[in-house]
Amino acid sequence: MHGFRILGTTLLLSLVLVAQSFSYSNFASTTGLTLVNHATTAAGVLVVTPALISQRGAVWYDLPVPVASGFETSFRFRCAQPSGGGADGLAFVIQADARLNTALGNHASALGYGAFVGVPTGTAIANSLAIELDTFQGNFGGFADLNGNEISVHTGGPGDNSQSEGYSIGRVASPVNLSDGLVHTLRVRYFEGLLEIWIDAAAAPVLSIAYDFAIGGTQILSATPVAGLSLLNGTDAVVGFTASTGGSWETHEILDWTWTSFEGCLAGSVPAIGGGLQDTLAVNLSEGGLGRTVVAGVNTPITIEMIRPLASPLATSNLVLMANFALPAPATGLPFSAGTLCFLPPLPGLPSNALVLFDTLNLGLGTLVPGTPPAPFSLTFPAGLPSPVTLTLQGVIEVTPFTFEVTNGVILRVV
Ligand SMILES: [Ca+2]
Ligand SMILES: [Ca+2]
Repeated sequence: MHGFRILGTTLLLSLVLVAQSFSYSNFASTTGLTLVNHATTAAGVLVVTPALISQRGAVWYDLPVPVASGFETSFRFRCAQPSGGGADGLAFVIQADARLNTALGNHASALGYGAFVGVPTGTAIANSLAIELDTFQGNFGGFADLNGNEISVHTGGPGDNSQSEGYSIGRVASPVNLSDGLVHTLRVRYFEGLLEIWIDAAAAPVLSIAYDFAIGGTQILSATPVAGLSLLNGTDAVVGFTASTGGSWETHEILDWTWTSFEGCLAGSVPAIGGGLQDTLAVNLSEGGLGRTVVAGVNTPITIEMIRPLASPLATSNLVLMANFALPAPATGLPFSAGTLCFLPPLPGLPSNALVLFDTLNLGLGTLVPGTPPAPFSLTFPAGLPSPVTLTLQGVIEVTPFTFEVTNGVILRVV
């Protein structure tokens, strides 16, 4: 039998103090957000900067969110009312700057996250990753923007970030006009060292960048390695938007915003003997480590095991184990008090990509293993799973009769 991974009380506390997912369908209420400097709202829309000269603003989600284990976020934005061709653009920023949810950089080309030459160190947002939606072509620090309609991802590692394209770890001329006054959608996903960005409805990412919050990436114009970030608690960051105007201007508006951290549904949540949280689910005798991912070879048997916790009264609990043929999408999962399912369970009548692997409650959802197998409850996937394929596995436990909690999840990659 493999060993349990017991998570300490410190992590339990940190889970309480961070958000796993949130969603704003509009900004009629800004509860949970901090609006900095010129940022405001109008008619349920976040106005990160209004269409005025030399504005700078930021909007941050107040609670840090886990980023290290992966996340997906999406927002709709609009740049309108241009003067002088419109400027300067906005940025989606992931940061652990000392100023947290009050951080703000300079105006004009700095897009509210960078800073100009000669201003004090600490003005730019340090320890950050910024995804620029840059609407005004400039040349800062000897590195020019591609054009006045650019998507560029900047980081300076734990140090100050900069609008200089010398800090870019990946950029592209936007295939759509970012500042045409129309509503556009940006979607960002980070998982296992890959940062992917989609614009509007295109199926393929407009940018796909090798980057890891722990390891870093490469500043492309100078081919220089750049370190990752020094995250809060090693895993968390503050997320939000910055924007700016200069001698030319436009509005920079956010119409909606959703965020989902993968970590929440993947964390153990069953109380362990002595406190903390306990994993109950393992694949090939592994809980997947910090990334919660187990890689298995195609055409090899894969053993999935779920163990009843040792702590009474959970030693006789009912167990349900589900799988979904996709990465976690907890924004669609059902919330429990200790966490949210990584995906929508295969409930009757609901469209789902999920299946039940075993079910000691005999919920009648159609299982691969009968309801009362010998403990530990385990099954072996038949050889010949399609390759490559990604499944998210999620355990549920009945902590008291008819009271259920999410236990840990594991991402299984068959390659
Ligand atoms: Ca620019
Ligand atoms: Ca730029």
